[in-house]
Amino acid sequence: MRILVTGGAGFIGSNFVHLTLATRPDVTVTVLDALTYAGSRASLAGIDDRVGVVEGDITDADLVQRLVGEHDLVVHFAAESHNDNSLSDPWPFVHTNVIGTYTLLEAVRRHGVRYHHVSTDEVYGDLDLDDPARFTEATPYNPSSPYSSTKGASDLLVRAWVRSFGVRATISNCSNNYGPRQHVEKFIPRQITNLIDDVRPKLYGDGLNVRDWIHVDDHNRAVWAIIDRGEIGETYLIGADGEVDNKTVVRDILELMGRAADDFDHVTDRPGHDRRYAIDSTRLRTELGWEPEYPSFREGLEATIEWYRDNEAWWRPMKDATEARYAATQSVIQ
Ligand code: NAD
Ligand code: TDX
Repeated sequence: MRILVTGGAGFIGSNFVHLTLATRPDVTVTVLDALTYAGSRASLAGIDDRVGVVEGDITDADLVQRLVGEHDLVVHFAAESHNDNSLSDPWPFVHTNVIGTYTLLEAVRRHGVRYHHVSTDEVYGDLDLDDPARFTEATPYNPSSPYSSTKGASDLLVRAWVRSFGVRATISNCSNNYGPRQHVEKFIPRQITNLIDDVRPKLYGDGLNVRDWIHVDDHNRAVWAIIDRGEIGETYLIGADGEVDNKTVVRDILELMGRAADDFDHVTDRPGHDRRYAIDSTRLRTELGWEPEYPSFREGLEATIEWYRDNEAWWRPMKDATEARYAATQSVIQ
């Protein structure tokens, strides 16, 4: 099978390519990636000779039409993915997440190619801390940020292309990922690399916001389960029952890195900050037989800290520019 992986030089996409080459000898992979600030050839180190990398934009219709026609499956990870960036400049999010998905859908429609669409639980909005509910495939869309609204728009395009044009597509909406090769703008790698640099972790607002964490490899194994056994036209939620509040995550990182539990700063909150995400992944587990393999969030966190300690050459080039961007909008709350 020949697969085209968009965003294969980003966090989840590159881990997907590593996992695929390690477990699927029958698959050949082409990565289509614009190598934005979030994409890096270094994320494919060790496997670059076995992967075709095309540097290009998913909104380039001619390029996308040609590449899609040469493959049997498209797995679409490419996106602008960071909420904070979407608040300072929404346009790249509309461009890549909406127009990019449209461009891919038109190509898979023309060539009759199978398509898997990778999306987020943020399309469902947020839950109160004391709400017993979790998101399911039937939860109405209610996105909060420019990022999540453009991801929601892209999901709806996929549903329409399935129904109106018979495109063979599936959709997955996953909770917060962590693991190796995640950009240092994101919560967990930002705090780990701050501590390596002797800088205190930065917690937005009161730090009680809850995220539902899943290791990136468990996410990607679920993507493969959906490609292998999912029903065309259907949506599957991916989550590993990993609800934790941000303050607890910071305290865990501090403890695992040998620091005092209160050695962090509260900083300016994110405007419109979603309070809590929580995934009910019953459908994926019962219908497709997927289960997370990572034993616990804490063990995954420990392995992730080790990865950032061992791979400073990977993250160092992006650290200063990322912190400079944050310094322009965030300050410590005394
Ligand atoms: P990322 O920002 O680390 O990587 C995105 C990749 O897409 C980068 O390599 C970038 O160069 C590439 N890209 C961006 N614009 C492009 C364009 N116009 N054309 C071609 N390539 C382009 O993102 P990520 O965290 O790996 O997320 C991957 C996907 O998973 C996204 O669709 C995201 O919405 C979804 N998702 C992420 C999470 C999470 O916790 N990170 C959770 C659920 C779903
Ligand atoms: O320095 C920080 N301090 C902090 O308290 C940062 C960067 C974040 N936070 C908080 C905000 C969130 O409550 O931590 C939580 C996680 O933040 P992010 O890593 O920015 O993730 P989130 O906004 O939850 O979105 C992520 O999960 C869903 C991904 O970035 C999305 O791409 C995915 O769709």
